[in-house]
Amino acid sequence: MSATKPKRYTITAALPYANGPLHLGHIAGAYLPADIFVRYLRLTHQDVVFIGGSDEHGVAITLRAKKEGISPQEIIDKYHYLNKETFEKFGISFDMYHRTSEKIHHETSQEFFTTLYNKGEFVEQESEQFYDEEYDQFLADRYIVGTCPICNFENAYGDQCENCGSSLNPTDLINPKSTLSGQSPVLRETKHWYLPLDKYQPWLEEWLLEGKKGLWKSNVYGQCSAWLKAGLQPRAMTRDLDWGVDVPLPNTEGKKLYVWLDAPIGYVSSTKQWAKEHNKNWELYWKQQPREEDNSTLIHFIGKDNIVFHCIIFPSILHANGEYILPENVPANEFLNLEGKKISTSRNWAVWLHEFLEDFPGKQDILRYVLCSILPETKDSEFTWKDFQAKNNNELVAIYGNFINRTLVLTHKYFGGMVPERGNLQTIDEEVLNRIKVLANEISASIENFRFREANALMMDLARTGNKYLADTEPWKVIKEDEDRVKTILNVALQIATSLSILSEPFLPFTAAKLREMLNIEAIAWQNANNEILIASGHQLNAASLLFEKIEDEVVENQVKKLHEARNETMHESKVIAAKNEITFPDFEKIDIRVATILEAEKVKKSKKLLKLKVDTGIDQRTVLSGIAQYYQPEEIIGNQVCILVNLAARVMMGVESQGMILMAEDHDGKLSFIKPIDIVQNGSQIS
Ligand code: B3M
Ligand code: ZN
Repeated sequence: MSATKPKRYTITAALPYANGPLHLGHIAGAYLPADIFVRYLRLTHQDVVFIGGSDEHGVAITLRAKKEGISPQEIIDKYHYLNKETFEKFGISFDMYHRTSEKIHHETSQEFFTTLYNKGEFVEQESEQFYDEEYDQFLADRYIVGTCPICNFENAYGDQCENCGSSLNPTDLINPKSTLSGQSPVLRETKHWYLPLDKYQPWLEEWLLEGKKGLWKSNVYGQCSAWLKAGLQPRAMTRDLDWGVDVPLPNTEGKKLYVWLDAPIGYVSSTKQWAKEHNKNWELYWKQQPREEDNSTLIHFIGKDNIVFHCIIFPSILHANGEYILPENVPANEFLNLEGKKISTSRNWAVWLHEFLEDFPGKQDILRYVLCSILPETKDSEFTWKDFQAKNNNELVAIYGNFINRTLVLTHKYFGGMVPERGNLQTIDEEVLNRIKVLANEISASIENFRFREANALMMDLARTGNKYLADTEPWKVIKEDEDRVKTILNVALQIATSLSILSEPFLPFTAAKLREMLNIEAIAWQNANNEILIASGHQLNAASLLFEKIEDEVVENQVKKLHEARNETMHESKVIAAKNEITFPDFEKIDIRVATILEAEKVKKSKKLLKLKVDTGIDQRTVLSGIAQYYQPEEIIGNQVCILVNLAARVMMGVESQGMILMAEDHDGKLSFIKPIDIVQNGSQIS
């Protein structure tokens, strides 16, 4: 990156809903990569603004408010301040962390809507939408769940399936249910304003499919091209809701802007607020400039579930507006799993960042380092506490910390903490200094290409190089016969340490600051990291202290325990589905349930869920399909006794006739388990 004219950058990281605390998945998805990138740009003295904030609209907020029994305003206040503080403590260095409930944001997003409206971009349309008669309201987005028509995930939302990432319309859902009453909704007529994505399709094909090929990450590009191939549909930009930004048109009471219209505009309003507070011109960071080369470079850091909104919908809005720049890149990450399972807020299977900060005070950099080493850049990845411990003990303590400690302690011991003069360089010295230059350039290239895992590993390689240099040159032995040689060795080691204080800053900002303090230096520009003389001889160092400490087994074992306990507690509290309406004994008597033995079991072709079973019911032998393939292997269930509803009308599924239904218990996880008699009983025994 050239040191000449600074380039302008507008860097955004997804605005998390202010409806809950942040967990490691959020950090690994968007915020840590964004922060590393921004810190790097700042060190190279570019003109950069790093924008974030809370997304405080949409059904995610109102549903949470309902669950906690407090108002939406109380919810957003609670989580906005918690998350803002958590980011700060973790070293995510936003220039502005704003909120979409602020006036400036409401005005900015209404202005966007009005501009598009006046340009005649929206298609106004009356249509039938789902309505909950019990609650007397339309069911937008997360107020409605059902089965995803694309991947069959059963808890897809009305606007998106979080399992496969597809963007949906509520009427696409199979078997839709209101999340308010649990009932099947009815259809009612209502009017909304649609963004004609189908009209922008040719433009998107050119700008994105042609323009970003080979430039965007393949996971991002792949998702986008799949959507474009499927063909885009118009998408409503307004909702029947009572929480959000008012639609700026007459006679639209009870209507708000769609949260995915206003949220990305939150990046713009957040920038406006920052500009106001810092006497800057926000338009330089968002609007097209008279000369194209003066345009800011816009980059959105997000998780994969937000790709469609940042790569297709928001760019279409910016394009339709006409005055704005478009994203240069959207380096979205995949998901981070935790200890073998998907992170889940509702099941409380998560490491909450604010709790980590309490449990491990002052140890943010360990988590930054470990997360960076496993960022889900191209595919899902996994965090485990064992790995956290191992990377701390074997890398941060044993390599980085050890190298710095030995270098400083020896300099204090032999030379009173003064950087010694450098004598003639031997081959080994020249080689190591050369290696530093190479690594510095490689780290830059990796960061610029959004390969943060690789960059982080190269940074540790630099420390490893220094550590090995000391091990090879053995100054603690040489001191006995050749003090001048030791001066050269420690001078070289201190150049490496100084270089490390620069090159590790994006990844380990707290450590880099401590290291600068020990070295008694100010921050140095990134471009200088490969200078041969970074720290002059005669310079006085400060006292050395340990940068990292070993983590004992007990500490991480307690974290794993905590994880399981929290989850069990949540599952325990989570509500059991309410009892159904009363029936009479004759109703019950209609049901004929028998004990049967499973004779055969096999998978059903092309079905993830179904097993085909042959059972002996005592009455006959028959074929039954059962949706248990995700929980039981065919071979493990053969020979088991189960309960079967024998007088259920036969149904054909996946081309197979199912004669009856095997009874199952379904827990809060949706996990199914057979009901079986404790003792072996005769097949055909009646359940009553
Ligand atoms: N709040 C979704 C999320 O938190 C949404 C992102 C908005 S980015 C403009 O995943
Ligand atoms: Zn899906």
